Amino acid sequence: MNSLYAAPRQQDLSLDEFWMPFTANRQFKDRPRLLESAEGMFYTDVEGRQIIDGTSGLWCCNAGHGRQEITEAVARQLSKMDFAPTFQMGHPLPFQLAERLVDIAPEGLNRVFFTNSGSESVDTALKIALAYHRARGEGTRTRLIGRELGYHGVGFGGISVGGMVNNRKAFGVQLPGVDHLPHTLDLERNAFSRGLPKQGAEFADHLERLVNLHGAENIAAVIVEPMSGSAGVILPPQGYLKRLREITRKHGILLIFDEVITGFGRVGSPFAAQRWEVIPDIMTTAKGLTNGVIPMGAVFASETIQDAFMHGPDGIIELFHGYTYSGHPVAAAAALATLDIYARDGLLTRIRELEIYWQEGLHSLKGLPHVIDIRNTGMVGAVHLASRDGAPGKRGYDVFEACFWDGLMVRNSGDIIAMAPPLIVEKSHIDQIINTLGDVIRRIA
Ligand code: PXG
Repeated sequence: MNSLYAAPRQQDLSLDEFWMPFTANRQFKDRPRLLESAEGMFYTDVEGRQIIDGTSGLWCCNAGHGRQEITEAVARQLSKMDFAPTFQMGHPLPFQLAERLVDIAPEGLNRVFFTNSGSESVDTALKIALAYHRARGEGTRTRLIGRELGYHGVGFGGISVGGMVNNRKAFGVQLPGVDHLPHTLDLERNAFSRGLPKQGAEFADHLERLVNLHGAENIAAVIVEPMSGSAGVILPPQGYLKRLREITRKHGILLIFDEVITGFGRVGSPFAAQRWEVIPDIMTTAKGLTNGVIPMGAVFASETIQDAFMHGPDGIIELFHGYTYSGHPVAAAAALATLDIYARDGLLTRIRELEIYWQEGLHSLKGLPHVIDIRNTGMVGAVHLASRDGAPGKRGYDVFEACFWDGLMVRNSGDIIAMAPPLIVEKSHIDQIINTLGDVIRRIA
């Protein structure tokens, strides 16, 4: 297939030394896809070709690329104070940022712990959950429950509760005492649903079975993505998240929403918890927090949770956890500037005006060869392709690659093509994305 396209110009780059993350290194290095600049909805590659960003980078550049206000805030902060500790020391920015974040957070989630990534946010949330129960004298609550096909980053905690097998199987023994709920992908009943599928709230009832098996007094928390992004846009069936909330509440189990992807406007509210009206006890975020410009994550918890730690002898550190860069001044400056843009341009709810246009565009691809499902919510969409015999993932990869050379950046998770354009997207961009993807599927799939 490569011969269909001109080979990229030879770069004066050695490609050997950089061990690339989540990449087929040898395949990539045979024919690299190298981006060089970015502005608004578009990347430009080293050959000068424009590529429309169908994935907000890696689901993080929600306000589009090259936002001057963020660049300036970062530059200003760098020249004012490059770094300051937040262990037994502080500076105003993370306090300001936490206050601003609480303003847009789901009700009651009014305490914020800073991290540097989604993976760190997840480990932080799991540790807070465990320590919270212990602080309240319920130290037997140590079990954690994730979900099949869940993605919670790549730390040992995250892969233990995560449910994407390739992210787990090479890495030996993981956290003990972890169970998984069933995933909610149900093509038989729900294929080609527009928005949240109707069938499947009862998948949440599996939690009752785990409670019966282990005893609620041994279970600390359930962690789920309100919508699974990485595994290929797997949506919560209508009523499913509410049911999870009811069951967790009934048994004193904490509910953690991993909103690393769904946070910051992706599904039409600041957070999915608000759009889908289910408020967790703890919420993890990263990515869109700084528009992807500087690494940063934030974990939100309720005051009740934090209060459980706020006793003990004078001067005791209440939670033995944190990162050198928790609340980093430059990252915090980037986040504050990002929140300004989100507020000024109404980006955290903007896609409500466009989601039906996006939905109809996506669903116009129904009937193309090998398309077995199309899923959408907010400014997220997936086209699920049937696998080729004996070659799972190959069709998805070929579509991803051909899209790139045709000027569209998508992600493939196996044979699922996932998209999440920046929230500044216009109808003409949506048309371009849908037309390019449709052409590629007709030609390649
Ligand atoms: N939780 C969720 C729900 C995520 O989607 C992480 C945690 C980990 O975040 P960090 O910042 O540690 O990578 C993620 C990350 C993709 C893709 O295209 C998704 C992610 C990262 C890279 C690619 O599916 N999600």
